[in-house]
Amino acid sequence: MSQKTVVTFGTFDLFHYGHLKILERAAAYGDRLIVGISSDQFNFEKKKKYPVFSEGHRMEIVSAIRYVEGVFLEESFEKKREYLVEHQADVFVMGDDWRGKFDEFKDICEVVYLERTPELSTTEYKSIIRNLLDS
Ligand code: C2G
Repeated sequence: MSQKTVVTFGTFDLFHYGHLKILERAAAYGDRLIVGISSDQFNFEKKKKYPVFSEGHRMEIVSAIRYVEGVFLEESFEKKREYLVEHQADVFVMGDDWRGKFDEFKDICEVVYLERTPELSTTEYKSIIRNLLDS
């Protein structure tokens, strides 16, 4: 029987517990999990700022997680379909901050939105660190 492939995407900057949990839960949907890491340039285009950790470091960190079989660089929203086909996605998983945004891919794979781990975000951690530095 062929393996069931799960694909997910994200920046995974300042890798934290919420990131770990979504990778663990995404992996449970199939036999192998492939992760598209948003490139530095793609982040700048989306958010007008660069991640703290470089794309090379973010790729290495995520690929070292035991739930992850492989990583690739995600360069734009427009290439999403191409990436899903290339990596033979059976299931496409994203956090529910993206709910409904990727339903157009239901014609080629199952699209699953998982609840985010509450109260954890890179933005929140940045503000905690900023407050520590200010105090
Ligand atoms: N996440 C989570 N719980 C948190 C924080 C994040 O489940 N407390 C999930 C997000 O929902 C996402 C993944 O972790 O599925 C990665 O989060 P980000 O790095 O913030 O990803 P983002 O910048 O939204 O990139 O093409 C889409 C982009 O690549 C998504």
